[in-house]
Amino acid sequence: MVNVANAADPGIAAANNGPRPLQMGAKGAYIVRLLMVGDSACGKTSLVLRFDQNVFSTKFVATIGVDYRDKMVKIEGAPMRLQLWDTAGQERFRSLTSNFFGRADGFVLCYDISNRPSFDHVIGWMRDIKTRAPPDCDIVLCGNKADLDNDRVVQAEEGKMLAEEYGVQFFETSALTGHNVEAMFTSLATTIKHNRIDAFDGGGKFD
Ligand SMILES: Nc1nc2c(ncn2[C@@H]2O[C@H](COP(=O)(O)OP(=O)(O)OP(=O)(O)O)[C@@H](O)[C@H]2O)c(=O)[nH]1
Ligand SMILES: [Mg+2]
Repeated sequence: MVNVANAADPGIAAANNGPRPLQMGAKGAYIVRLLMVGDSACGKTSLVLRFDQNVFSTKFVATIGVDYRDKMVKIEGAPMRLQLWDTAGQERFRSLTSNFFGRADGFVLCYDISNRPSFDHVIGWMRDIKTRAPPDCDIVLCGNKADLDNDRVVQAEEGKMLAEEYGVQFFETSALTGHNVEAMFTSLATTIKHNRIDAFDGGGKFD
């Protein structure tokens, strides 16, 4: 059912705890704020660079604070400007980066399949998201470095089960090979479109 009051006033929807409609930007595209989170060195920046520029580097330059890029995509005909906020995983930036959680529409919560602690820490990241992010944000759990199968210490099944427990989507990706990178971002954006655009407009209005 289309809730006219909610569609007209995001504030009312937020007060009701229902999903809020996405904002439309000046250039006629919906604005989608996506946050990359997860332990340092699990590959957040690499995933963004693979998705945005189709490049990869083996060099590790830890993100300082928060980096930003945006990328225009069309999801089921809807123009969407994905604002990619790439946060630093290092502990010392935690209070800074968690300030960004409150305005997120979606999270890519990453771990490294060859690093057990990065997977164990997903619980803590999820707790931070639940505490600080809007209840209508969508989340994808992302096991990165899937190319490192010889060094794998987290099985795909474990990631899948944890994602199911949280009721979020799950992908294994490789920023190195590009495997599943676009599929993961597109899937998150598609869910956000369904929940935050189609739910208000009835969907099907895009070419
Ligand atoms: N083999 C492999 N290496 C990867 C992959 N993704 C990232 N790396 C490497 O892992 C290291 C860390 O990658 P980053 O993307 O900088 O990690 P990050 O999560 O942004 O780290 P912080 O900015 O400190 O939070 C780099 O040396 C990358 O080359 C991948 O899919 N496969
Ligand atoms: Mg980084």
